Amino acid sequence: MSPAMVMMKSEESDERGEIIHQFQKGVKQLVENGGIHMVPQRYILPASERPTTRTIEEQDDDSNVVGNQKLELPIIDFSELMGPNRFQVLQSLAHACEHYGFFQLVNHGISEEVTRRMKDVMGRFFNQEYEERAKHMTSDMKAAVRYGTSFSQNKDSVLCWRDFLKLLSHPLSHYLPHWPQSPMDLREVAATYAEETKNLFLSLMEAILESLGIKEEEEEENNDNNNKIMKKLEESGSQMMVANLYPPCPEPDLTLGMPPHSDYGLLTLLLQDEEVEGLQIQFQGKWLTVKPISNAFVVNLGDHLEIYSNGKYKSVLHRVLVNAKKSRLSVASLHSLPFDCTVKPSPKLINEANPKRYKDTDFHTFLAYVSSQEPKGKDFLHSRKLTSSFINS
Ligand SMILES: O=C(O)CCC(=O)C(=O)O
Repeated sequence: MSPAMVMMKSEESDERGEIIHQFQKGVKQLVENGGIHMVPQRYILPASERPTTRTIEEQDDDSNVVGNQKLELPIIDFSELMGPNRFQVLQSLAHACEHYGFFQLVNHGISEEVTRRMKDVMGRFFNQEYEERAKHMTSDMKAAVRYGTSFSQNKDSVLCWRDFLKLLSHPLSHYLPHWPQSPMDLREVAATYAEETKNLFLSLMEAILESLGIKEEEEEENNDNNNKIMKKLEESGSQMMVANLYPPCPEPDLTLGMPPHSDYGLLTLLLQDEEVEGLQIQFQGKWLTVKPISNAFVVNLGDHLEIYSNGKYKSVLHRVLVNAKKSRLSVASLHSLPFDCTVKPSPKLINEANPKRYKDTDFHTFLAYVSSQEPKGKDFLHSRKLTSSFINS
């Protein structure tokens, strides 16, 4: 095929005559339009960054073995945390946050009806015609609604096998009027989900602060306004919901749904696809598959919690594998401090033996960072560290 023909196949013009590359329309469009049998070059990772030489179907139960020990990834029972066994559960929570940066949360009190409807409506959003979805396509990272593809669409040298819908969600009354009106029930279903996950996040954060030895009443006594983190989270904490779609991929060993990354905020509550595995977390240098548990949330610690805890708790590096046969859908709810707030290590966790390890940071610094380079692993967090001696910790 001549270069001109290749150009015609991979590019077209929009109404304004601007060139749109086929890949920018997303993976779903690529798969459905092309009926492709091979992964296009733009999605192929260098050999050293490819996920595995085995497909997910071929991986056996031994994939979560570290040393010669089969690892049980941490599970926290929320109803126990809120009951008479709180003290013991707080210890398990602290262990999970310190050593894994991750846990699965069961018995969390959000009904199966609410989570099922959320996954269902997001699935229907992605199933609409491209033109309907594309109404929300923008490269403005501050937009209330953003439909897009890959990880960092305009910057990724290798694209990821993922389409997404991002909805800013707090304060709800401010953002709701901007959310998609199609499917018709999206606003109602996603608003209920946003409110319920926000409340769950607040209860979890309270427990996490308690596990760090930080209690809000003590902070209030100190009368230090900057420290009243729970108050800030309740009143104006940021929340963004992200629905991720990973269409079937003809050569899943060559690409990833999401590259290794840690999340930006304090905590992410993730609803996994219960039928299709894909999420992996890094533990002791090895990638471990997070097996879906029915009606559980996967809770990831983000960079802000690592900074706030002055390094005691770690944000978790995770990635997503894709699948040869099945489409996979997940919904993440990312929570943090208000966008205009500075995040810094809690003064309660700084002392002579454990000096301040991170620079103060804010959302604008993060945006400037991700706009200037391709985000990789925990690079942003490392850029906030005060001494290079911690870079590999
Ligand atoms: O799809 C998943 O399981 C993980 C999604 C994820 O890592 C994210 O939204 O940051």
